Amino acid sequence: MRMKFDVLTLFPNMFSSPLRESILGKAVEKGLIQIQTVNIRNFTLDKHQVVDDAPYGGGQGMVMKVEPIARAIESVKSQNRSAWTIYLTPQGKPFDQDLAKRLSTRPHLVLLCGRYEGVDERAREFIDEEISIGDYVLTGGELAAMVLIDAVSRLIPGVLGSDRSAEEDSFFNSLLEYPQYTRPVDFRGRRVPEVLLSGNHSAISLWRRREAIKRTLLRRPDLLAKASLTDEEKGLLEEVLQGKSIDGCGLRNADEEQK
Ligand code: 4FV
Repeated sequence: MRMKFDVLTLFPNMFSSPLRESILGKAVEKGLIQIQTVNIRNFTLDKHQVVDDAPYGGGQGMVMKVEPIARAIESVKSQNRSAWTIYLTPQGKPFDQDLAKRLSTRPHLVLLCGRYEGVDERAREFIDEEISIGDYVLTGGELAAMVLIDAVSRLIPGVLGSDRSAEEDSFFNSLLEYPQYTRPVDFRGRRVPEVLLSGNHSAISLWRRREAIKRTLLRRPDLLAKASLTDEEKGLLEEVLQGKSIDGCGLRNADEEQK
């Protein structure tokens, strides 16, 4: 088993089917990854199994109590002291492909899913890293945990199937992916770019890298700023900026065309 995820949640059933389909489902079957849910409510000591309470100092909503969280984390860590604990929260560091890559090198992740207004501040002493999947507010951390499990698991060798490697991903080198086409060649008069039908692999990869640079420039220039471009890609970017074409079809704003 290459990677274990322990998910601390008040809603373990949310993890039953989404992570059992398709690629992740097969990865679990192949024993490449293991996803274990831990119900935080099982770590309460009172007969009403209370997991939340009103915030000290007043204010709206409820706060998750620290004791059940602390006991739940301690119980998981008692099986593996080196497990890395993560709290999914809007206050965490932004989740991105580089962070997914870093987390994919760890054998055991413990994911704490918040609910209500969040967790008692003292629960953070049991947390190694706080991660946010985006600047918006969810009703719970469960969906964020699923996003993380999906993005990290597909970087585990063997999860994406032998012929497919994450090297070609969007964001692999912080560039957006190039336009993809498949049959039919002609859809209502819209033809697949000739270069893709040429069989000329160097021309195809040149076209793809130029389209990736163009799309990134148009949609996410912030990514270009941090992309590690090869000299050739820098040359392509220069040409794109000067509006010169390479394959004779002239620089067109592909995205305008789509609309
Ligand atoms: C979230 C995010 C997120 C905040 C209040 C759960 C919710 C509720 N988690 N990235 N964005 N969490 O919105 O990770 O407790």
